[in-house]
Amino acid sequence: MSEFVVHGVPGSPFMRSVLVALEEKQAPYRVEALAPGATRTPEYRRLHPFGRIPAIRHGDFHLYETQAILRYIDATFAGRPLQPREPEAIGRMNQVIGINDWYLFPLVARVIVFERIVGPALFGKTPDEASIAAALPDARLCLGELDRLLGDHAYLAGDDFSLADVLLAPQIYYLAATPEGASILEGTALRAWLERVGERASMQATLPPQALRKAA
Ligand SMILES: N[C@@H](CCC(=O)N[C@@H](CS)C(=O)NCC(=O)O)C(=O)O
Repeated sequence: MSEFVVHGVPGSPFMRSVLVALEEKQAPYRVEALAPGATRTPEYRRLHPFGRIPAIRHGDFHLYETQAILRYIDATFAGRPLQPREPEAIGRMNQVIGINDWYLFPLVARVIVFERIVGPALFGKTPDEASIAAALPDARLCLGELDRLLGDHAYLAGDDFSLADVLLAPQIYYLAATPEGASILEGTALRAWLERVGERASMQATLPPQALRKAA
């Protein structure tokens, strides 16, 4: 069987999504850990020209971009499908994935989670309160909209756990650990969803390293 290798910095939420998908499929894999900041080296840019994480290798096949990797895992490995078949659920899953990639990660998590958790834990940085305050309106908008779309469904795309949950849970896990995220999420269906999804074996098996967990 071809070896499946995940390259990335342990604790990265996008990398955790890939690991969660592999765990859901019970697929064997190996992590090739990079040091924080090592993603811009010429060597790593051969795997990911944009210098982001994660990237994967499966046998001779290389892939980067988390969405693409998640869909590849779902198509490659047997086990419970991670994508719905009904048109509305497919639409909702893809919409939520788009919200993460265009709004939640770049405008909210990349600022608040970095300033509150990653920067202090990995780089000894003091949080930039002005940047955090500037990201708050987008944080309320994104988390509020995800909560509205979740409604009274069990999962983000409807009744079944899907790639929408796989992508969003590691991002919202960190946001929920910041004072700003905790306050926005308090009492919401999205908070209850995070608790429920967080209990899955795949999420438990992929918890961030101790330093980031302590900071969270
Ligand atoms: N569009 C990329 C985004 C990946 C991304 O931004 N990953 C973050 C870590 S969670 C990263 O590489 N940060 C390092 C950096 O920006 O230098 C994907 O979906 O894989």
